[in-house]
Amino acid sequence: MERTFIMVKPDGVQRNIVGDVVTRFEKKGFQLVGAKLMNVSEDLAKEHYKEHKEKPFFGELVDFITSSPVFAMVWEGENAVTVARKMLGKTNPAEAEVGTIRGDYGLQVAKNVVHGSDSNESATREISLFFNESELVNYTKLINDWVYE
Ligand code: DAT
Ligand code: MG
Repeated sequence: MERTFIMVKPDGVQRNIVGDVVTRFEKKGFQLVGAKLMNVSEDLAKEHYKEHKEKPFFGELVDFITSSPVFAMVWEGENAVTVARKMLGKTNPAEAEVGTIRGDYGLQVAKNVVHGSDSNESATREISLFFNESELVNYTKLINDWVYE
């Protein structure tokens, strides 16, 4: 089983999209491992987005993600990273397919509602940036017998 880091960004929290994002991941069959509403510090924002350090939009990105609370989550399941990225849709909501989270809820790239890890390495890094081990919960859901062979 894989784990991925999913975050409803400030625009999604302010626009009351948290519940829908959680519902989509639950209904898909993924299992919630951890979740919290939190403010992102400037240090955390810069570390999380460090791959974009040289991009012209880096400052705007850090300002945005620190501007208002985010809802951070860890979801577990088969191929969680790849499947979650499909559920999010393309980075630019204007290009994202209808039916994806970004395709259904966004119009501009800078306000694209959600973040999702882009690889297993990113997932491991991002989960440990945002969560302590004690905040990640291991438990069995009997419903998984109806999700997996
Ligand atoms: P993703 O979030 O799909 O992994 P990314 O890692 O390329 O996309 O970029 C991180 C975030 O930066 C993205 O969710 C929104 C913002 N962003 C990307 N390209 C941008 C651009 N051209 N102008 C403004 N913000 C941008
Ligand atoms: Mg990315």
